[in-house]
Amino acid sequence: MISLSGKEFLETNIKEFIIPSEKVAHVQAGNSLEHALLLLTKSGYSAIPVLDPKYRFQGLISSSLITDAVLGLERFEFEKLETMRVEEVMTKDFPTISIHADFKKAIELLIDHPFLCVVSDEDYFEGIMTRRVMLKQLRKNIYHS
Ligand code: 4BW
Ligand code: 4BW
Repeated sequence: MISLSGKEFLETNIKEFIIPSEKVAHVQAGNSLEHALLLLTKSGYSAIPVLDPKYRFQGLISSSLITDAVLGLERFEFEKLETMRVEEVMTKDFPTISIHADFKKAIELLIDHPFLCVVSDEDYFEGIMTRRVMLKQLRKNIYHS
C-alpha cells in the first residue's frame, strides 16, 4: 500500500471523493415545505441542498428550519406546510467549495459543516463532500503511513 505524506494528502483533489449530484437528495427553491419535509423524512437526512431548475446551488433546508417556520404561538401550524415555499425558509448561510479544491480546504470547512456543496467553475452543483468520506480517507492515510 502506498501511503501519502501529510502534505500530499492535504493537496489531494476532492473531485474523486464527492457523492455525485444524481445520488444527492435535494429540493427546488419553489417546492412546498410539505414536499421538502417528506423528502427529509423519507431520506433520513437532517439537511439537504436546495437547487434551482438549472442545478445551481441556492441554499440548505433542514427539518428543524421547517418545524421552526410553522411553529405558531401555541401549536405547530401544519397547514402552512402546503402554502409556504422552501425559498422562504432555507438558509443561504452555507459555504460552497470548488470542484478543484483540495482536502486542506475541505477539512477546514467540514469542521463547521457536516457536508459541503461542491460547484463547478460555472457554479453548477456537482455533488457533496461529506464528513464521513473525509474521515474515512483520513483514517486510511493514518493507518497506512
Ligand atoms: O442514509 C444514510 N446512509 C448512510 N450510509 N449513512 C447515513 C444515512 N443517513 C445518515 N447517515 C449517517 C452518515 O454518517 O449520519 C450522518 C449524519 O447525517 P445527516 O447529515 O445529519 O443527515 C451521516 O454523515 P455524512 O455521511 O458525513 O453526511 C453528512 C451530511 O451530509 C448528512 C446530510 O445532511 C448530508 N448528506 C449525506 N449524504 C447525502 C446528504 N444529503 C443528501 N443526499 C445524500 N445522499
Ligand atoms: O448550534 C450549532 N452551532 C454550531 N457551531 N454548529 C452546529 C450547530 N448546530 C448544528 N451544527 C452543525 C455542527 O457541525 O451541524 C452538525 C450536525 O448537527 P446535528 O447533530 O444534526 O444536530 C454539527 O456537527 P457536530 O458538531 O459534529 O455534532 C454532531 C451531532 O452531535 C449533532 C447533535 O446530534 C450532537 N450534538 C453536538 N453538539 C451538541 C449535540 N447535541 C446536543 N447538544 C450539543 N451541544
